[in-house]
Amino acid sequence: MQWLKMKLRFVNLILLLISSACAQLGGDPNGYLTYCPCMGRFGNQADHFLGSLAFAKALNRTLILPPWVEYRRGELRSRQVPFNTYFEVEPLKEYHRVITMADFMWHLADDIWPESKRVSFCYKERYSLQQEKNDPDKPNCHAKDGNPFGPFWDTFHIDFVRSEFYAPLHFDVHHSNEAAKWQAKYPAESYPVLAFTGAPASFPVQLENCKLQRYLHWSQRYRDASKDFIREQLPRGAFLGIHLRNGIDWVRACEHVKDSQHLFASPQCLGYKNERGALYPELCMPSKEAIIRQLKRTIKNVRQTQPDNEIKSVFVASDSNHMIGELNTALSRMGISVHKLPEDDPYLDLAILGQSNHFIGNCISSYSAFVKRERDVHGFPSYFWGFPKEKDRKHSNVHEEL
Ligand code: GFB
Repeated sequence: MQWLKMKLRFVNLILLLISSACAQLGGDPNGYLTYCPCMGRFGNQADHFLGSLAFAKALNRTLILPPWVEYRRGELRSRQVPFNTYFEVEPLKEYHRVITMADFMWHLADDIWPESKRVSFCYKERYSLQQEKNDPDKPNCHAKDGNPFGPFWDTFHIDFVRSEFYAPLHFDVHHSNEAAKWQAKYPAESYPVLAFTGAPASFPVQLENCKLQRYLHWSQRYRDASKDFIREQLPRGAFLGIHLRNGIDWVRACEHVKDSQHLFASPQCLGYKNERGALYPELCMPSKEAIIRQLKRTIKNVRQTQPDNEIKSVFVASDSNHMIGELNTALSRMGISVHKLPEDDPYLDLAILGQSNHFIGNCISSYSAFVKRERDVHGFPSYFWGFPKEKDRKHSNVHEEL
């Protein structure tokens, strides 16, 4: 009897070692999941990333971390930037199993995802822009049609042999037993990799997934660069980070405010069910005067409430007009200097905004939302332009800090 028990324990130990070796090598018996971050720029992709991470965990599949998709002026094809250029991979593993797309494709794909098994997943048929490719008898995801779809999968020489339409399944794993349905319909043995034409996640990020931001840690390069800038370029003392989203694309986007309940990241200040109010134009595009008023008010508030840690400078991040001249003129009498990066760098801007003592962002922008979530993780205060509405603010005691 004793001998039998020992033998069983030994067998168990061997099985455990084999499964952990498999997991370490990346040979996940539960399968993999990946997608093209084909919608929007960084803020949109980051929202989608958090949802996809939660989805992969719910399905118990390893998430293959896709590169970030970037667009450069004058270039016809998107650029794919490795996930770990901006963020560390290790901290994500505290939440769930992940592997970079490069590691997966170079070390595991030949065995786990041979060319004959490369199926692209989309909700229902997607039509190609090239009419001749649309065959009514052979509906297709056309996963590589157009930019960034083609360039994205081409980065790793991925072609698909077949399309799979997953309707009516969806990605909300927080309010139903959807994960079990996915697992039943697509077992890992027959579908080693679920490769989605777009992110398996909603935009804006679902409320339940916002907290996953804590697993996104800036890479050493961005941590160093942001610390160096703050130490070397800003005066000693507290600084206020602000995001001015005011390029021409934004002007056009803000025109949709009048016909919408929500726009892009607006739930971050208005609530997912508009419980903190309806949309209004100043939330999207505050006037220069309103920006200066809010800046002065915030700086004065901090002086009164935190006299030991007064704001000494303002750091401006913007896609277009940093308003450096106007802001310096408006704030110099308060002894505040205004700064920006010498060269455009959206990621360094984000990393610096994440570390400011106070932050004012644009409620509608998903770029601002990234900063707000990161600051929430650290308990740093954030505010939004034009929120609450100026007239509401006068008539109520609503605390501006969210
Ligand atoms: O990040 P994103 O999806 O945020 O797209 P929104 C805006 C892009 O503009 C960023 C640049 O990824 C940056 O490349 N950008 C914005 C900035 N703000 C800054 C900044 O402060 N500094 C620097 N250096 N660059 C939405 C899009 O943008 O805008 C929607 O996601 C749509 O898809 C809409 O296009 C018009 O949510 O602000």
